[in-house]
Amino acid sequence: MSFSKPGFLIPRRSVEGHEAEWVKSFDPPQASPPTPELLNPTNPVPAFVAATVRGATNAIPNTERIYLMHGTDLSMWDGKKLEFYLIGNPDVPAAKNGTFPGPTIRVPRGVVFHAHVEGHGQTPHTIHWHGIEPTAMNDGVGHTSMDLGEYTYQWQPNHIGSYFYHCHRNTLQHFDFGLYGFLIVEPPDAFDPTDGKNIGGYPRRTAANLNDFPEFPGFIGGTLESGDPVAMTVPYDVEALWVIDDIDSVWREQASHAHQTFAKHGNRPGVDDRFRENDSGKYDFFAFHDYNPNYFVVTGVNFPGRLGSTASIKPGISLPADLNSGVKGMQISIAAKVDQTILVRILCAAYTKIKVSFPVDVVVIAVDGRALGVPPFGKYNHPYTHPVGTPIEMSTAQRIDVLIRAKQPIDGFAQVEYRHHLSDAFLFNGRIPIQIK
Ligand SMILES: [Cu+2]
Repeated sequence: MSFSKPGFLIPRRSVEGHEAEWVKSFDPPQASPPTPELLNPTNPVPAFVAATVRGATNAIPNTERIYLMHGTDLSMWDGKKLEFYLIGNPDVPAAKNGTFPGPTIRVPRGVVFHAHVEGHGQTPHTIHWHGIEPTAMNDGVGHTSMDLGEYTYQWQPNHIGSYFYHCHRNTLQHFDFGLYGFLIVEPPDAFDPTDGKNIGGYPRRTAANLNDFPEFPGFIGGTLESGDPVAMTVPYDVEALWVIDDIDSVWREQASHAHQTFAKHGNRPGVDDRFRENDSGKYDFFAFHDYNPNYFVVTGVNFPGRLGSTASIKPGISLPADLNSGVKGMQISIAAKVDQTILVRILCAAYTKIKVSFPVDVVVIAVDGRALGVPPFGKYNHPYTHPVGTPIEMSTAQRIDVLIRAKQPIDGFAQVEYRHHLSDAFLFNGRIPIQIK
């Protein structure tokens, strides 16, 4: 097909003066449509957070409140300040002004989940619940659903596992600028205080099929159809969250004004759009086609090193309960004991390629929020041992859950190798302490 051969020229009307109908909106709407088929929310976690986190409230019953915020500078490891978009929760003091990443949302399988979401700042946003399967209206994919405004997202999680939520409007930029948080679907009884469970701590359970891995005690098989809330789950004593990310500081410096990332449409959209001086001459056009990260982070913690180097985060770093749905003790650097079951949830939030290797054999139990070998997928896959020192390759948005149970003490590191997505050039080695005593 050619635009230059008259026979193939598709006549199009000018959009001058009507850009808003055709291009991404620049300014946030003040309101958004009501949620279709609104049900009563049944998620018990916001009330648990209000009861256990100091100063926390639950302003809308059984409902998460989320603010999508624009334009906060955070200091990197070397003191450089970069612009971030942050996710806030006005019900939780520690999350009120936004955090990077956003607060981790834990939700039991099967509840009716509501998030009342407000966009704050100059740019419109959405939330996409990555890996969850909501209705189209609640899927939060920019340009196919509404931009916020404010909106109550509604969905029901059906698979226990690791997910994340992120802004899906001008995604390349907004996701890179930090508008994401981790999302964990837990067994239906995870926040049910009966049976003497420590619902604000560990052990907890996650989905797995460990019929062939007797080294992990406490695995319960059975069938999901039985209604047993812990069928096909295993308990874990220690939980670590690794959200692997990379940051191109040039993007932050050049792209702080949203207008400059859009072409101004000419008389023939797609043919004579103007890619220069599209914002009254104040900013030049900046397109997200060139990505060269120079900062590297895990779960918001900077790896303190320059491009081309190897650097470690400190031991003993964990996430406060305030940012983990009231659950105390989730780790980033791993500190555990011999013969404890350790669950590491890994999300690749980087745009470059990453390779994660461990100083110990790990068992991969779930990929992208689906537990390997657990119905209805049992026929098609199964958990497997990933040998010590060999890299697990991951790309953007992937989640991998691994279990570790060490028989001997370990004082080492997991390594995250970043390689350029186009050239495969080595970028950085980030190291995360793993200390098992
Ligand atoms: Cu956004």
